[in-house]
Amino acid sequence: MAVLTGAGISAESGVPTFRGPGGLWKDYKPEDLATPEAFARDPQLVWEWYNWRRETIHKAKPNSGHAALVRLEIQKPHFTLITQNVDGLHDMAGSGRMLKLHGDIWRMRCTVCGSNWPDRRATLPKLPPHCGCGGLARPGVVWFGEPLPEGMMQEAEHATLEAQVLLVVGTSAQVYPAASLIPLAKQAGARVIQVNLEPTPYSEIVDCALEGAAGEILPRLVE
Ligand code: BV8
Ligand code: ZN
Repeated sequence: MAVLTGAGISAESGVPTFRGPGGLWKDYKPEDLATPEAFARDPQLVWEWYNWRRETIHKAKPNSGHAALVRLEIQKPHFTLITQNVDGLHDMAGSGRMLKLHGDIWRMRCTVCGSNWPDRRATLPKLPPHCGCGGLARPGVVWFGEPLPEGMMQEAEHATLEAQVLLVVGTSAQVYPAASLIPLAKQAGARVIQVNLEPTPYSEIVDCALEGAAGEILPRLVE
């Protein structure tokens, strides 16, 4: 079994989604700030945005949707959680076998020497943060226009091709290559179940489109 999650599974934990209503991020569009160009142009602004997101996410706790996926992982001998989220709530909930396609907001990477490290402080004392080598640090996430971590997509495709069932939760299925896992699962003959507040571009091809909140539907689905 494989599960693909997006920002929608964290919405009930108080973490704003990217494209839904209550949308975003202190009046910035993610596509404008979550890019290497924006960071090169104005690292201070991008870091203010990420600092605000870190503060927001730090207050959030995993919800019943995250918890249901942990129970599912325990029940299923073959299970892979593939997440687009960078908030770390699946980790906090106790998920184990997880692929973080877009990185982790609680990790940093040096733009000079390339070293990377965890930093879980909700608010950073100094913006922008720097590496021990003095180089400018960046969030340990994948920005638009950047490739996913080496081998990550291959691992996600492998897990998807092995799965009899792909459960897709809380994603608008607009960001690639993550969204391509949905048609890939269908082509491989898997049954695809979608749990989302609103229809997505793949609502027509999934086997079962459950419209509603992940925090309500997932616990019932898992039982
Ligand atoms: C790459 C990390 C190549 C940063 C993120 C034109 C066409 C197709 C593709 C492209 C194109 N132009 C550019 C591209 C490629 C681009 C892309 O897909 N753009 C999109 C916008 C069209 N992709 C990339 O750039 C990727 N890289 O392609 O590299 C390459 C290869 C080699 C060498 C060089 C380059 C990188 C993409 C990763 C970008 N990083 N995040 C950060 O977070 O700070 S993406 C960002 O969007 C988040 O990770 C987020 O997870 C992701 C997807 O969004 P969703 O998770 O789906 O969230 P969203 O708000 O959209 O939807 C939430 C859904 O939940 C809604 O439907 C809502 O109804 C629902 N919901 C709400 N509440 C609930 C709920 N459901 C259930 N219960 C609820 N309670
Ligand atoms: Zn460094």
